[in-house]
Amino acid sequence: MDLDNYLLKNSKEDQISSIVKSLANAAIKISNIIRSLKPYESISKSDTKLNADGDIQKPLDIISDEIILNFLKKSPAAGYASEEQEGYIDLKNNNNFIVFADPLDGSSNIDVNVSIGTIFSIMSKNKLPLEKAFIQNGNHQKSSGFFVYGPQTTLFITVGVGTSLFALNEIQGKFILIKDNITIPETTTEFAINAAYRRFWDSTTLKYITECQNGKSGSRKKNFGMRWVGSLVADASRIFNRGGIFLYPSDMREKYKNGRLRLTYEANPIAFLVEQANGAATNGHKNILDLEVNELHQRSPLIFGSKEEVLEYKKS
Ligand code: AHM
Ligand code: MG
Repeated sequence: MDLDNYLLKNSKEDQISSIVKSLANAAIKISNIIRSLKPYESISKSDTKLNADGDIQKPLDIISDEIILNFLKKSPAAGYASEEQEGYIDLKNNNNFIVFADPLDGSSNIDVNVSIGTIFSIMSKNKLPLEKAFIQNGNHQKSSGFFVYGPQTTLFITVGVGTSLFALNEIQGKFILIKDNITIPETTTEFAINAAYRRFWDSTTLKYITECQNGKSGSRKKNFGMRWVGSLVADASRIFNRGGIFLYPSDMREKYKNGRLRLTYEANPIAFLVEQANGAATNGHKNILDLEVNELHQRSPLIFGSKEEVLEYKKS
């Protein structure tokens, strides 16, 4: 089944289907650009360059943002908020749905040929003015998903009836369903965290990770393995496929005292997909989807994945 037919079957709103199709077309374009670059030609924000003709080459994250916006302009979306822009963009229509996106997640991996991706969330406007619509909590999402530009270009998506995985058939230019009703295994022996920040962790994170590391001889009585890609989309992709727990907690660094990831562009869309796949997503105290949004670019701790481990973290 391709994405169009999946949406026809599962999405109750034509406007949502149409927005998802636009985002899928944007992702195909971004994927093609990434794949057509010469090795190591890709550039991230820190590194704006001149090309051979002396033109300024835009960083890939900015190009991705522009591509998404251009596709959304032709869709029924009423507004667009992006991690790459300060405020939201009013698309000047009276339609019902707004879009959030992290156009190219995995900033530290853009230049090094490691999986990166696009994360999105679609919310109902609920008849609110845009400035209020954009700060609704994650429970108002109608669809969310992320594309991974990796060995394959894939899409994890929910329209509120389970989480499904698609892969891009490059010849047909279509996303084809690979797996429906994804279930994140409730138990796992794999955790994902940037362990270099150990000295900044709070007592909960320190206790939880130490007990995982103590393995069979510790209180958990089983051995754990660790993975950290450094692209949320890639770590999430692994967890949806075989389980695991991902942790980007708050820590003692001033900049990251509320975590590093963005609530609206990253944590909410991932949490919606995770809950639809029988997993759990928390900031350590509350479910991500229940968190109040005070401003568009708000950061949040994000711990998600296999239910049993998320619970264990909260108990630590
Ligand atoms: P980005 O949106 O600028 O790419 O930042 C988010 C990324 C996530 O993809 C990843 O999980 C995390 O930041 C990596 O952070 P760190 O480099 O601190 O390990
Ligand atoms: Mg990101």
